[in-house]
Amino acid sequence: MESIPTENCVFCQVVEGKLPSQKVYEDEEVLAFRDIHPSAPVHILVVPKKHVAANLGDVTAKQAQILAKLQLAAAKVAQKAGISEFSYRTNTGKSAGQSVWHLHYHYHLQGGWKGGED
Ligand code: DGP
Repeated sequence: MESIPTENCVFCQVVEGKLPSQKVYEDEEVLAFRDIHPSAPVHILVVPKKHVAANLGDVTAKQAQILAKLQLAAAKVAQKAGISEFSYRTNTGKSAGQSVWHLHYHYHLQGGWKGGED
């Protein structure tokens, strides 16, 4: 996978609180916050707090556990938002449209909306 420098990473700055964000979920290793350019009624980015990899293609076997943690956190995000169905995607690489080089999933929460989002 292409090697992308990690300095000035916007998601690291969000995690560190240097950039403002609308957080929807946080635990020791994962942060979920609203995408600044939503392309769905609810568009949430789920990222590892630590800059472990630029994208899925850079995740090593040793780091793979973070992928499960992202998935489990995403289920909690959906529950918290009162949504029973959601879809997700990840842009991996320039030709897939990736613009932020910090591993992340886009969760598009559109189905089963019950309101009560906070
Ligand atoms: P991509 O790398 O293409 O998977 O998309 C990155 C997404 O990150 C894009 O939808 C816009 C979003 N984004 C970029 N900068 C910021 C930011 O500073 N704050 C928030 N909340 N989202 C951002």
